[in-house]
Amino acid sequence: MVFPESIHIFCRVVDNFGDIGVCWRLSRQFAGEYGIDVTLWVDDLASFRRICAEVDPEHDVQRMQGVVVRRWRDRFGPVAPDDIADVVIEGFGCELPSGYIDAMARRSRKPAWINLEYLSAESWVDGCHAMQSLYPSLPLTKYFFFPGFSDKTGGLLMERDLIARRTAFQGDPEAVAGFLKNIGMNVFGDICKISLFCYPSAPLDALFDALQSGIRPAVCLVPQGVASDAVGAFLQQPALPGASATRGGLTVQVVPFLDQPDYDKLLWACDLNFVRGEDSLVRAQWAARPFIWQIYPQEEGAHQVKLNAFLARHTARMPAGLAQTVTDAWQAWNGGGSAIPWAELRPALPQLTAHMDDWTRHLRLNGDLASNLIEFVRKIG
Ligand code: TRH
Repeated sequence: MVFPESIHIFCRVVDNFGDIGVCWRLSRQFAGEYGIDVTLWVDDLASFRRICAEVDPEHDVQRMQGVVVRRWRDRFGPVAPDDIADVVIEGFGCELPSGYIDAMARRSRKPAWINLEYLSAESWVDGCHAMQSLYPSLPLTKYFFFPGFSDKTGGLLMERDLIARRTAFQGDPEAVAGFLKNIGMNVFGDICKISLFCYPSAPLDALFDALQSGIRPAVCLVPQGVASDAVGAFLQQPALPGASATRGGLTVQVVPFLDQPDYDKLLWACDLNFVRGEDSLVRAQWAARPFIWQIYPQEEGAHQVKLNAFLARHTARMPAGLAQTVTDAWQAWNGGGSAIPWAELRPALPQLTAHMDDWTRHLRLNGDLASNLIEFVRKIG
């Protein structure tokens, strides 16, 4: 019998789409690539629906893409030891229901209990990955599993066929053009394609100003609901799918908010991607195209340390001039005060694209999160 046969993943949607984005990806991967019985418990089906149109927020239990999805209500029903999976993953420190924990302790073979942590490039992660904590009052042990950027971490989420699918898509100009047309892009030719996913606090006006006066025309594709106020102000109309406006060298165009597979294609299709949070940051790296990351803002500027840690790793393998351009652009985008140095960044995009190939190959040496996690639970199980 292959261990594990079953996995339960618990996810609370705190804010935005990152938590459910990661948990849903991982669920599909365990089910699709490992044939494991996966149940995803999630408390907010409406948010989930934004990244996966199949979700029906009216149903407490539904099966999608090989995964059983269950609504996680505050009042959790009774749980027996037989209901507990071989592996129990709590996403990002969401607390498991107490009745569920009791049943875990009563199960004859204790489940591998994993707290899946947030992503950070800080060096302390290496030391904390896979650490254990004994549950105070019950015979249970919880392990902290960190995604990350070194071989001492759990690595990054990456489906087995992701790179092959991306390479095929990027090598097929007709597929790329067809996809962009399908999502509503209506300007073609020699144009710099930019996808834009950011928080409302991003300095969008400054970016739009810089792009308008750029020498090469650019199109900014913005999924619906992203920075709607600033985008609507540029468009001088509501930021709804299909809306677009051109000023100077810049066209801004709203596209639908896509499901995860199509969002990947958008990243693969663009020359430059603005991403945010955690999951789109990872996807932008696998897209192997230049990207600018807006980190999720935290209190007292804690996010700045995280941003710098990632930047240091990411630029370490770049020539000094390129590293400086990237650093300046990222700091500007994250509230550094100055405008994005578009005049320097735009001509550097081909060199940056070449760097992204190198970076992606480098990251793949750490394995992927799902297979590292399976290997880990087999070791402790
Ligand atoms: O939505 P986010 O800002 O989520 C954030 C981060 O995860 C942050 O670390 C966390 O602490 C905070 O939430 C609570 O950004 P993120 O992580 O990139 O998640 C977005 C998800 O939405 C990701 O799975 C990609 C997906 N997505 C689509 O499926 N379609 C789209 O059109 C877009 C723009 C995104």
